[in-house]
Amino acid sequence: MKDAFDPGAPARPDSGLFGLDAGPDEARVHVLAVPFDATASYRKGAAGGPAAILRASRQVDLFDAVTGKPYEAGIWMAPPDPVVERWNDAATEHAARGDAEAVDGIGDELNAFVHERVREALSNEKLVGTLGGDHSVPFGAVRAHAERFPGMGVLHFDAHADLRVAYEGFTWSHASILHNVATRIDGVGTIVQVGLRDLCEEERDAIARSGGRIRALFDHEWAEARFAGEDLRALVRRTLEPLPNDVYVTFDVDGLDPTLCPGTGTPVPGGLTWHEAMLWLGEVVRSGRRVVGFDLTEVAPRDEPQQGDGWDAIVGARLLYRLIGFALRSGR
Ligand SMILES: [Mn+2]
Repeated sequence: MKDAFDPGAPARPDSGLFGLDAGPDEARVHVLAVPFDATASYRKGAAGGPAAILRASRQVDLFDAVTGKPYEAGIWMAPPDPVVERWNDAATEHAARGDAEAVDGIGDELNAFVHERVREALSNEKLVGTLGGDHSVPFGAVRAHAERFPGMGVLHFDAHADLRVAYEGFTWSHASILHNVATRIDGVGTIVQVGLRDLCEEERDAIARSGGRIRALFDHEWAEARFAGEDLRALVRRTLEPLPNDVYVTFDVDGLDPTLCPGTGTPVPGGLTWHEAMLWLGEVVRSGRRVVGFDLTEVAPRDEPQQGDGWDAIVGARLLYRLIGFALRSGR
């Protein structure tokens, strides 16, 4: 006879994400792992994110003081499809040779793959979180959500605006994801960006010329508000105000203070503390908005495997669990 599930017991080393055993049919939450980082421009490593987060997730306590019992919904992560690894290897070689056209061709295939996987899960009423990989990965996931939840807003956590019109020649660059989302996907409404502290003039102008469609709260503005003793909760609420009821969250981990993600590909000093990030996510839910889906990208483990997974994966696993928990709490 199978033992009753004890959420307080240690996870088995071969168990699924967060030590859970739910299969794809029973689990309400599907995590799509996409270990792809071929367009990483500075330091690679995000392709190792899903495997490291899976290992670190088994150590996360299932009861969560803030969001309750997300595990009760059932959480399942599909084993990464070997085709993604092949695409990643091939695209990395093309990128090293400067063959942007070949990299973009693989990006087209990856986008179609992610779109189809997420579309299918959404049609089965799943809550879907896409786990990168670099920030180029979730384009197809955003498209699938925008088809399912037309008019949805996007809440974007990142040190970077990701509004470049291609980067290093790559159309599907991690540095262009929000440009691509804003210009290539029908059904995406207002975009709110948080944590930004590293951007080029072209990106600043894109925000300024968007007619209010893209709003940014820059990291230095956040810091100034903190220094001035402003009511940060009120500032969060004001900043979220332009978002519609349905919100998709795209979370590049480098939006956080790099002490929480030292291995990430393009770290920048500054950024959100853990509790500040939780304030943002919590206020989305408390405002009555619905988190329709999300992605988490750019978590790059640096430690040697024999030392166990380090800080990046531990933070990534806990951030993933909170994203799931907040989305479930929002009525998704
Ligand atoms: Mn970034």
